Amino acid sequence: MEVNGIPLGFPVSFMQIKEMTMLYSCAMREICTKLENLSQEFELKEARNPIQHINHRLKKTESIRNKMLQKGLPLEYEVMRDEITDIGGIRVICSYINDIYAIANMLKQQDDLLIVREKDYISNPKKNGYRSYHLIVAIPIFLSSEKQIIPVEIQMRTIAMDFWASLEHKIHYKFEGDVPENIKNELVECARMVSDLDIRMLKLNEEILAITRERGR
Ligand code: 0O2
Repeated sequence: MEVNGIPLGFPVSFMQIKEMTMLYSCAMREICTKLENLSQEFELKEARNPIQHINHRLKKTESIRNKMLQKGLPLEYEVMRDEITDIGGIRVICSYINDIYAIANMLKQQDDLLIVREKDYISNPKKNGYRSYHLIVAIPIFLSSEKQIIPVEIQMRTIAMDFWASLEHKIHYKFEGDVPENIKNELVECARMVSDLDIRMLKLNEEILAITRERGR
């Protein structure tokens, strides 16, 4: 059976795939609407919108399969549905680090969202330099005769973090995981520079805001 044109590699009925695609699409749509609502409110009431852009994706079947194998999970539909929490993924790109935590707190206060897991790779970057804030939420999807609770992973990053992560992702795939040592070291160094840049840009913005407030008095 195929999702996104790639065989899943384990037995799943056509209806299960269709249902899965529908449920995760509904869940991503609901969360995207929440984020777009926040964005619209910022546009109306605030001096600037902390949300630069939002995109979403349904996890590639190859990625689902690899993740299940890496975790030593049996390749079964029910296991995939219960254990893989990033089949539906949303990425929110923000200008500054503090925007990320502000948006995360706003989502955490929405009482129809269940917070499943929070991973702060900004405070605790991965060894390779990866920085991003991940919030796994579960949202109820109301169907004609039942309610399903569907998980969605929301990744929040700055523009600079996103630039780094997309290059690292490309490199990782290009070398099929076997990245030469010098490139790995260079990526760690770039991640340090990105972190430095994010902190400096945040401070700069805060200084500008303070001056603007001072002059406005
Ligand atoms: P793709 O192509 O985005 O689907 P868990 O989900 O908690 O059971 P996992 O996978 O370690 O375990 O969770 P984590 O660390 O939150 O990673 C989930 C996703 O975050 C990844 O999905 C990537 O999108 C992103 N990510 C995590 N670590 C890295 C990294 O080192 N570099 C980059 N570029 N992205 C990362 P997938 O399945 O890896 O890929």
